[in-house]
Amino acid sequence: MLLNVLMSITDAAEIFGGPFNLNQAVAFTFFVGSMAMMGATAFFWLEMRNVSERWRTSLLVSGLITFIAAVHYYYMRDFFVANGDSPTFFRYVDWLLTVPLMCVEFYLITKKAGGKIGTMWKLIFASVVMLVTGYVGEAVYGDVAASWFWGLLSGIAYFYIVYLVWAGEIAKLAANAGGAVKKANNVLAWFVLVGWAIYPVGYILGTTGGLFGLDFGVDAGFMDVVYNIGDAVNKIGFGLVIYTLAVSKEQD
Ligand SMILES: *C/C=C(C)/C=C/C=C(C)/C=C/C1=C(C)CCCC1(C)C
Repeated sequence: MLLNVLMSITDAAEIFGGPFNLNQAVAFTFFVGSMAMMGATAFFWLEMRNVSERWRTSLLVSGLITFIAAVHYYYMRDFFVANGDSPTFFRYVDWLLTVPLMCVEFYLITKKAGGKIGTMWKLIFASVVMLVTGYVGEAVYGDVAASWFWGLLSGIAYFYIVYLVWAGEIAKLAANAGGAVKKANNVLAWFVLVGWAIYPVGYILGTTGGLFGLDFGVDAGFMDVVYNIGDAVNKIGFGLVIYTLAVSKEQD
């Protein structure tokens, strides 16, 4: 029986192009990622009418994040299958659109407690610095010193975001708001600290020749799987925290 199951999976993989191999498995995670993001989008958008008016924009943005990712995953799978290489460019275009939208979410949930548009722009600016420097760091692939330098700049911007949501303006506003908003921010702050840390870890492991002079021998396909899991957790999980807040009975 087990053999039949394995054979049917292998057949399915062949339909995705070529005999089963590791690249097919990686391509499959792009495919599943695309579907999961689409499903999440339908969920967030359809649920908009079931939550109080105050949270509709937040759910709209949650759905935008997963929608943008769904479209990118569709293209990233194609790129990966055609080239057998990481779709780094599409990956960063996706992040450049979705991560600032996650910053908007922090603003939206703290708005009623006095959240200012300036705080939102600080978060967005830091996220753009983090991603642009990170992209440069990937583009200078092979030049270890340069990867290290740009990765470090990116890391500083990342820790500034961590600071804002854990102890800075966002944390203070969420604490003032109390109740469900405070709880939601606490969970989102963990997403930023632990969930987002998947990416710099991937960056370090994936840099051939190694950052810090170490070579982890990790190939591109492996990194894509790590990023794909990270994106599913961070984008869909993040949206579900917002959804939980939106349907919470404990409103102020
Ligand atoms: C949905 C996509 C998300 C939440 C992407 C987040 C990406 C990061 C937090 C990336 C961070 C990086 C560093 C902190 C240093 C090395 C370069 C990056 C861009 C991988």
